[in-house]
Amino acid sequence: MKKHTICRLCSSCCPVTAYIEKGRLISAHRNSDLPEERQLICPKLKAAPDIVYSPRRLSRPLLKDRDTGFREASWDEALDNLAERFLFFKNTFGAESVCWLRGMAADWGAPWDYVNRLMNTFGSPNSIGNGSVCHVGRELAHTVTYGAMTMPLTSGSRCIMIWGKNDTDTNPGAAENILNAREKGAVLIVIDPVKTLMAEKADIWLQIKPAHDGLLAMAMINEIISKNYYNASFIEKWTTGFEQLSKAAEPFSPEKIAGDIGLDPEMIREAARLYATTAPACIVDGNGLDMQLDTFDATRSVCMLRALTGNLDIKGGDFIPQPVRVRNIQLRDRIPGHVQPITRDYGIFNNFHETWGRHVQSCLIDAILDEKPYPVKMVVSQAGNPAVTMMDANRVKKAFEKLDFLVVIDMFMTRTAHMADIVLPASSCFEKTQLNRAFIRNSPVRIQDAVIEPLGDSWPDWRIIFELGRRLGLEAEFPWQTAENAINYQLEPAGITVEMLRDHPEGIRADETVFRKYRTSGFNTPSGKVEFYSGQLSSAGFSGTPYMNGYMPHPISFDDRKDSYPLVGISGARINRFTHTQFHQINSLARNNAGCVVDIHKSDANAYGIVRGDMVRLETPRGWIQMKAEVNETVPPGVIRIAWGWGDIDPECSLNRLTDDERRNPVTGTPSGRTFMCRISKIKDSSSTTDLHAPTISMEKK
Ligand SMILES: Nc1nc2c(c(=O)[nH]1)N[C@H]1C(S)=C(S)[C@@H](COP(=O)(O)OP(=O)(O)OC[C@H]3O[C@@H](n4cnc5c(=O)[nH]c(N)nc54)[C@H](O)[C@@H]3O)O[C@H]1N2
Ligand SMILES: Nc1nc2c(c(=O)[nH]1)N[C@H]1C(S)=C(S)[C@@H](COP(=O)(O)OP(=O)(O)OC[C@H]3O[C@@H](n4cnc5c(=O)[nH]c(N)nc54)[C@H](O)[C@@H]3O)O[C@H]1N2
Ligand code: SF4
Ligand SMILES: [Mo]
Repeated sequence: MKKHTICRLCSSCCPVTAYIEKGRLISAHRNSDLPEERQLICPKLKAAPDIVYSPRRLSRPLLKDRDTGFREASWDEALDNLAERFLFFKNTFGAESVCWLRGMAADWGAPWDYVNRLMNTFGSPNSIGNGSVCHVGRELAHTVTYGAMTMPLTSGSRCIMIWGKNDTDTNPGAAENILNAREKGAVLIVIDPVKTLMAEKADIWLQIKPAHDGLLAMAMINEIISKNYYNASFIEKWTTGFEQLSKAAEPFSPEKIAGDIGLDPEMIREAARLYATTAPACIVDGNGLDMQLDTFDATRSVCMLRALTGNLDIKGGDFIPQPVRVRNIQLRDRIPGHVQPITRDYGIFNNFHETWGRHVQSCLIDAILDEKPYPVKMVVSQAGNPAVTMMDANRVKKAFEKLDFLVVIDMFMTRTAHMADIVLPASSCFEKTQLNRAFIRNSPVRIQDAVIEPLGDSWPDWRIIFELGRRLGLEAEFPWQTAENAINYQLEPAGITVEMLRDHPEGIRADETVFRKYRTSGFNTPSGKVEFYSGQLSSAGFSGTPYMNGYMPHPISFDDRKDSYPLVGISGARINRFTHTQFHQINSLARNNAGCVVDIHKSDANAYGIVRGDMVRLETPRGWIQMKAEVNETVPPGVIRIAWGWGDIDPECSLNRLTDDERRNPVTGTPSGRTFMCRISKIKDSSSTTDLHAPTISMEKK
């Protein structure tokens, strides 16, 4: 039997067709219009049955007894215990001492609404997402500039500028569209310190010095303005602050900054010219811009390029999405006015969106360890592995050890779950029905539909949240017994039901696509125009136009200590077999731990006497890890790329033991998980290294 759903094994949310036999998932295929031989393969999806039926899946709630360790428990016992703890901490320290922390897999916008509703009605403003390191900071930069985060319409584009995004490995459907447009003759510009597949295919590849994108964007703005490549009529009618932007860009001529960012000024000029004079053009921005200390102004200056050239909301340009009219069910107004979230220092980021909520996850660690602005005593970690994925992992570990109570909701026994007092087994994405954020953000809306029953005694996240809500006395707020009831309630304003969505697996269009919507409704900013200068930011004490007061000093962590830490370390590729710390224990994907390496340029390898396969030690002021070396020309000299995501199976390969969480972007609270100064030394010859050490904990179930 064939069933349609959306894959959530990573955040790309691909529509897929699942094949089911006797209630078992046999295989799943990504929907694509291309003939099979031209489709990019997603190994994770291919391995979906191995993941879903892994013997390592958690299937019963686990409670930790101080002396004897974990024991299995019934859902009733686990949830009663959990509700009791919620109420205990509320009565003893205030509801805000309880924090809910979401990870990548918790989905935004839809099931995440349930958590926000639960926490808001319980009385804690602290449901915290990880958007400060993922794309939500970027979404803020887009939103303050032109009211919403745009979507690049690569299919109809004549010029595609890929800026810190590697769709080939992270979003195969999007990569196929780019490759197709390229074949049809679109100009391709890639800005990436790493030689990606797209970089190899590009007309211009700007191998930028990591973390210096803001300088490059300002140099391009400088070039576009000084050569009059900009779209004067669009600017005159639909933007404010062009004067301020022109002034801010003056000091950033390509000649002046090229040396600082490792590029040739002529290439910067040519990239600016091509982008600004080939229409329509779009910019595919990605996580290479996020997770950087200077993320906000860097991303914002990239946004300005879209507006300067008038490429906003046109076919083949950067589309302003048409969100599906869903009901806002978060009940934010239930939080008493005097209760501030732990992220209170990031007011603009907290409040820029009706439903996004709060995302500066680092504030949680401050609240636990430093008790600032007040102590957090209990954390529920849902669909994330923060012990490994948050910056400065040693500090995160200390914080979780200090907590009075930790609850983890996951499918697997992760490093974070090992530290928990209660572990609740979650159903996988193929076992639950939910509204998917990618498909309410823009029409058409699609349903992520359960294709098999929950495995073992696992529960879908929505059911855990609803049942917990009822145990907290919130029956009126959580009246729903099924996911369908809750989704229908949320979808009511759009006039769409789950039944209708099941009848239309291709999605239901709530509105016809309209381009240049600003002509009738303006932009969703305070002035109704694109804001090259933001009064809102300026009043809050930030630069009204990017870099109006100069460039951020030391945008790379530990840059002030480069005498002892001379190499730029960057966070490694998101290999298409894994999602962050997930699936390294699935044999068909682990492939003998291939990819757990540090890439070093051959000239640096020579200088350090390192050959391929040597075991090397990497250090920063925060900690050390070790890995095997891979010698190549993927990264430029002076830069090393350190494999990402291996910390769950081996802490000695945990990249975030190296990263810093002390310095953060002032607007989005983003620490640099991506770029930091470090040092390397050889510890073992290639002749004596075997594969990555075996996982140091065995998580096989009895
Ligand atoms: N240095 C460095 N740090 C980074 C990054 C980096 O590239 N470098 N990337 C950053 C980014 S962009 C992100 S988004 C974060 C990701 O950070 P996390 O979200 O912590 O990362 P994952 O390892 O994907 O953890 C997801 C967990 O959810 C579980 N899970 C999967 N599906 C479900 C489900 O349906 N329900 C529940 N309850 N659990 C489920 C998985 O088993 C897994 O343990 O890491 C960030 N940290
Ligand atoms: N296979 C797989 N797919 C995933 C995930 C996964 O873990 N594995 N995670 C999902 C999640 S949560 C996210 S957020 C997305 C992210 O997906 P992407 O946005 O594609 O993010 P990355 O692949 O981390 O990085 C993108 C590119 O930025 C480059 N880069 C690094 N530093 C810099 C810099 O300083 N400047 C510039 N211009 N570029 C730089 C990197 O070399 C890389 O090629 O992927 C999602 N999809
Ligand atoms: S890229 Fe692969 S794992 Fe990610 S959603 Fe798409 S099919 Fe699933
Ligand atoms: Mo992410």
